[in-house]
Amino acid sequence: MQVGIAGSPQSGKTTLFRLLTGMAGSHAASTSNLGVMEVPDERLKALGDTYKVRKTIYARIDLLDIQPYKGQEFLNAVRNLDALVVVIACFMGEPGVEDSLDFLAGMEAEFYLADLASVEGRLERLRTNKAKPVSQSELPFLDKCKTAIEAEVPLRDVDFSPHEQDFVSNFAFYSVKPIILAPNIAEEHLGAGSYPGMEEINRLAQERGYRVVPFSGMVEEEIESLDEESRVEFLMAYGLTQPGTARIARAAYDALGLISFFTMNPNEVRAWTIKRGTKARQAAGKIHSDMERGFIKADVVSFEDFSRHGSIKACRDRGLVRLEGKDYVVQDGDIINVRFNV
Ligand SMILES: Nc1nc2c(ncn2[C@@H]2O[C@H](COP(=O)(O)OP(=O)(O)O)[C@@H](O)[C@H]2O)c(=O)[nH]1
Ligand SMILES: [Mg+2]
Repeated sequence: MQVGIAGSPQSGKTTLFRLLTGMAGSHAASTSNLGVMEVPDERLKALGDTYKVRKTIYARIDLLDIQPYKGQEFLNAVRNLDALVVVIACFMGEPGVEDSLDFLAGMEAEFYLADLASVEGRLERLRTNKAKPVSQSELPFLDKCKTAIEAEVPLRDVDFSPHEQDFVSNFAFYSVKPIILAPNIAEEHLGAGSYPGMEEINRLAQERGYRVVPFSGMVEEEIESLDEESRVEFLMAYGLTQPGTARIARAAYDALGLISFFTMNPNEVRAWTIKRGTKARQAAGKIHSDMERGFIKADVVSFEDFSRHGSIKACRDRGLVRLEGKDYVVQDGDIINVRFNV
């Protein structure tokens, strides 16, 4: 899974990239920066604090700071990404907002054109017998895509059957990628309840189904340099409980349809990433292939139960630690101990 940061020049993409990855010196203007971001999780932190473990290992996602911002070069950079964070330069006032929204509109238009070209290319090959339809449902599927794109409905908003969804994965469509808008706002607007462009951004997001998560590049760079305690104080002064960047990472993770389950041992608590709907045996395979192969059962307690009763032991005493089999569908926040034998 890889998320990209896109936006108009000077909107704060590289600043956001640095904040999310902790990678200093990612300044290069000519190449796209690639890094890894941690996905903050209050639940995992609470688990780690309760058991005073040495290490808390958060989920991680690949992140790309996309340099090109239009044309084929931009499309190539975005092609294999699973979601996009689009930075909006609200800290520059109305002109910045306008630039950024122009970028967004241009990007959406390029996505439609590229998707339309993919669909029409395929239709043409079928029409001229250069290729055979995968099945008799391929033509109706292609027509459905074409109709949507021509009406400027992004493919992510089209109701595809599971069968059609398989077709979708065979194309490198652009308009299926989830988008999160990240207004980069000035310090004076942080915690103020409004910022330049807010209404327009929210209206647009509502229309398109985009999430909006504001942050302040400059303020958050200041926060970076503080110790944990001062950081909390600093945020509270703005009426915030966590930095915008933390919420952006979280929003991207959610937009990808990813959830976490947790494991713990005396040394560490750790989040593991799975797709929603993953069953216990496959989930165990994320930890180790032996656990998948030799899977017997899993002890599972939900984070909510843990949080309510304060410890795993308290949950066990109340019968809240469930013994689940291989086909159990793992839920977000499950605390899991895999029993296996190889
Ligand atoms: N005042 C202000 N400046 C910012 C903020 N975020 C980024 N900048 C500045 O804007 C410039 C462009 O930022 P950068 O992250 O390199 O933008 P990019 O071109 O989108 O990668 C840099 O000089 C940043 O210091 C912000 O929130 N407030
Ligand atoms: Mg940059």
